[in-house]
Formats: sequence, structure tokens, C-alpha cells
Amino acid sequence: MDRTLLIIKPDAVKRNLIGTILKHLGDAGFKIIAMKMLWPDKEMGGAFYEIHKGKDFYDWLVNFISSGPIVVACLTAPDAPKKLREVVGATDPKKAAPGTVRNLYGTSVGENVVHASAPDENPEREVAFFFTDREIFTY
Ligand code: DAT
Ligand code: MG
Repeated sequence: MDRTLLIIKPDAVKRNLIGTILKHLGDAGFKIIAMKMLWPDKEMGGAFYEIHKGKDFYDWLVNFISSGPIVVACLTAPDAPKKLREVVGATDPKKAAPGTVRNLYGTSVGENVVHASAPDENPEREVAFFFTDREIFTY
């Protein structure tokens, strides 16, 4: 089984959408094999999003991801990174396909409720950013 990283971003946590989003992903066939809630500081947010350093939205993004608690989870399913991106939808909620998580719950291109690892941007690096091997379970 493949694995990928999900982040429920501060906008969704503040709007009390943790359970709604996890149910959506459970119904879509994902199994949670690691999960925790944390409040990242700017150093951690900047390191996680370092791939975007230099882009015009980088400072906004780092401030946003460190603006409140987030939920990080490692999800497994066949072809998990690709499948999660499909279920999450396009970055901009207005362009996300009907019924996707961002289409249903996102409010703007920045406040788009979730992060999902890009299949071509090393999902395993993102899983390892938040979880040690001992925090990820096989069951
Ligand atoms: P994705 O999260 O779909 O992989 P991305 O990697 O291009 O999208 O960008 C990472 C995050 O940065 C994205 O979820 C929201 C934010 N972002 C991207 N483009 C933006 C923009 N034009 N204005 C504000 N925030 C943006
Ligand atoms: Mg991305």
C-alpha cells in the first residue's frame, strides 16, 4: 500500500471541520495509519513549504500554516498520493471539481482547508517531516 501526507489546515480546524474532512476521506477509502494535532511555528512552516521559497505567496503561506493548530495524518490506499489529490481537488476551490474536499469546504486559493502531498514532490519526505517510523502503524 502507498502512503501520503494530509494536513487539515488552520482554517478548517478553526471552522470545526476536522471530523467532516476525516469522514470524507474515510468514505473515499483511505485508512489513517498516523495522526496528530500540532501548532507549527514559522520555522517549521517555512521548512515544510521550502519548495515554495521565493514564490510571491510564500510568506503568506508560512504565516497561514502557523496561524493555528493543524492536524497531520499519514493515509494509506492503493496509489494513495494520486488518489488523495483527486479527492482533495484543485488548489483553487473555485476550480476544484464538484464534490472534492476543496470544492465543498475551501474558501479561497490560500484558505483551501487541506494539504495533500503532490505525487511528484516526494510524499515520503512529507510523511517523514511529521512522523517517525514508530508513530506509523500497520494494522
Ligand atoms: P497545492 O496545495 O494544491 O499543492 P501549491 O503546491 O501550488 O498547491 O501551493 C501550496 C499552497 O500555497 C496552496 O495549497 C495554497 C497556497 N497558494 C498557492 N498558490 C497561491 C496563490 N496564488 N495565492 C495564495 N496562496 C497560494
Ligand atoms: Mg503542492
